[in-house]
Amino acid sequence: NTRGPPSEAVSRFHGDGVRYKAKVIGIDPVADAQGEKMCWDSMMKLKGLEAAARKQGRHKQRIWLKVSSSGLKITDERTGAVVYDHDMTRISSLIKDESDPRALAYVYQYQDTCLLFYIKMANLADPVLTDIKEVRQGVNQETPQEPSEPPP
Ligand code: I3P
Repeated sequence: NTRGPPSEAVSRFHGDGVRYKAKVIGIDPVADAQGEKMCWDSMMKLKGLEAAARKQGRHKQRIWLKVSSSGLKITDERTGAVVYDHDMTRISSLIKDESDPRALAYVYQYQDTCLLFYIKMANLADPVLTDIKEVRQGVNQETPQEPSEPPP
């Protein structure tokens, strides 16, 4: 290969990408693709629901969050089933949770629908946020125009 290997920064996210152990705190329909207060309100609402569920003995779903150049994939930790597959071009917001160093949130936008995903990492959220930002920057450089329609 005369062109040499791709940079490590790129290749980490090829294929399945990088996976992180996590749990789903909650998912909430939101009114917009972004908005600091909107996201914060949604996260606090989901946090309240999580606390209420825990009091009833329910546990958060255990997942793997996979960050790859194509997007974010959520698989069930136990069954391996893909529960969500989010194209990176449709991640309209990425939120660091200032109240919890292990949590993060993002907004997934599909046509007129926006959903906020609030995730609790098994470890710190910062490296995951950095990874997602890195991929988003790469995506923006490569496809600055309109994202293509996904299959129905
Ligand atoms: C658990 C504890 C864990 C939490 C877990 C709780 O409660 O708060 O920190 O996992 O949530 O059940 P306890 O100490 O009473 O056992 P996270 O830190 O990952 O939220 P879970 O049941 O939803 O997994």
